[in-house]
Amino acid sequence: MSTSQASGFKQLHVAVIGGGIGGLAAALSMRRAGHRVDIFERRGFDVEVGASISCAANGSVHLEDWGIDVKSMSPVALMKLTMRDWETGQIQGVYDLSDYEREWGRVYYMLHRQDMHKVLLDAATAEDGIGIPCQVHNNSPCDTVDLETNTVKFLNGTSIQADLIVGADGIRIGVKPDIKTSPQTCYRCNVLTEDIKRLGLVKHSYEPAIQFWGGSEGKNGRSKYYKIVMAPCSNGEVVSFYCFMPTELTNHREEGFTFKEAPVSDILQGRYSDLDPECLALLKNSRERMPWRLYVHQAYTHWINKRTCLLGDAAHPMMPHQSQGAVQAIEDAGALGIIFSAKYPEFTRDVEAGLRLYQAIRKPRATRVQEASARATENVGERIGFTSIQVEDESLRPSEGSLTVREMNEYNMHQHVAAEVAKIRKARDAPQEMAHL
Ligand SMILES: Cc1cc2nc3c(=O)[nH]c(=O)nc-3n(C[C@H](O)[C@H](O)[C@H](O)COP(=O)(O)OP(=O)(O)OC[C@H]3O[C@@H](n4cnc5c(N)ncnc54)[C@H](O)[C@@H]3O)c2cc1C
Ligand SMILES: *[C@@H]1O[C@H](CO)[C@@H](O)[C@H](O)[C@H]1NC(C)=O
Ligand SMILES: CC(=O)N[C@H]1CO[C@H](CO)[C@@H](O)[C@@H]1O
Repeated sequence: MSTSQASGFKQLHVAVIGGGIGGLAAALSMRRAGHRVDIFERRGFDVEVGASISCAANGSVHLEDWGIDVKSMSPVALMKLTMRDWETGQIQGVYDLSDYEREWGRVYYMLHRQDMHKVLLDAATAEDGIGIPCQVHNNSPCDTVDLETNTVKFLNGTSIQADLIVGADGIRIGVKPDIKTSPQTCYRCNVLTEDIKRLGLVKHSYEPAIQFWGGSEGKNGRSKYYKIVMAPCSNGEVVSFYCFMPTELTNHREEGFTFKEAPVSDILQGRYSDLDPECLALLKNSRERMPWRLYVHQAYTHWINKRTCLLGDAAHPMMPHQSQGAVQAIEDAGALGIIFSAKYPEFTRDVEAGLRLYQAIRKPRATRVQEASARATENVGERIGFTSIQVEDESLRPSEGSLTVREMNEYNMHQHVAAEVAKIRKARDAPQEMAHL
């Protein structure tokens, strides 16, 4: 075999476990890098529910890299983030996004999870487009992964082997999770813009903004865990709400997303009776109300083991308070596609080395976001964006070293990977150079 063949690009067979946003993004990214990809999803996709997901500039960078037009995801372009007083709705702080596009080259988008999921699924499986279309296998719950033989075993007893296994199965598995019950629980619900207009409830809801009520230690001992996050999505046709409250008010126990609708009375408990009446009226007209049980997760010690890696929520589950869950999963997927591309063929021949680089590139940044999400649970002023504005109320001031829009958006992953690869190649070639002396 000639040297060029031995060191050239090798097509990998990639098995992706989990067909959520992270799994589909990884599949698409690896397909475009030239690999053969199978996606195994435990369910069908017909049960998909969801609400707004935000996609900051550095998420759309990767979507564009993969040939996706974010406009096809029925986005809403955000113009501001607004902090409001729980009781009165009075504005406590605004982070203006009107310069965001000029500054960062891209809009801050709000998407509906279903729209995002569908566009990624179509792009991953399309006959046309770069690379081999990914194969999707629904109703394929994975049971275990054998790290020695790189084999995925399914609950039905069969198994398949792959060169690279990506565990993108969300919050429940992977590493033995070190978690504790969050003091805060969430209900998601949606209100149709059509209903808002019909009922004349337009005071807060027409704005292309993420709006927050509460989220910091309140008057009269109201807990900081009371918080509303409201955002438009689906071309502005749907306004989605995340309604947070202290966990002791709720009785659902299972972590993650459930598909059982909750009555509005489950949300309107405790200090919800003091909530800004305009906001309360919207919640009373909500639909698709689903409990979302949250846990606080500690960063894992590792995301990789031999030729298997974790990605998305499976690697860095986080509280939702930075709206970065989807973007961080997309960044993970972006990193895999860059590292295992023809530009760095050595990693397609040494998957373990490629995954070590993946972890080195992704873990520090995702962990920082994970930690900032935990801090924003305690204080809405720690939310990316609000960390850059002046607020009067001292309890809303962020801590030293808080996460900023600049840090998130100035990052350039292509450059980061190139710099790390240069170091790896230098270390690898150094002994040989010495030998020539
Ligand atoms: C139904 C649903 C609704 C959501 N709604 C919202 C929302 O409204 N707002 C928000 O901010 N975030 C929401 N999220 C979370 C958000 O999508 C994720 O935080 C983020 O996109 C990262 O996604 P992920 O692919 O890592 O994980 P997930 O989106 O959780 O996807 C994991 C996938 O793996 C599958 N899976 C799990 N176990 C196995 C197994 N053993 N074998 C095979 N497949 C398996 C799951 O069925 C799921 O499709 C939702 C997630 C889900 C699954
Ligand atoms: C078991 O599940 C796998 C993964 O979905 C599938 O490819 C295979 O055909 C199934 N086998 C049987 C016998 O059902
Ligand atoms: C990964 C990546 O492309 N990062 C980009 C994030 O956004 C800034 C500002 O637009 C760019 O300079 C980076 O290249």
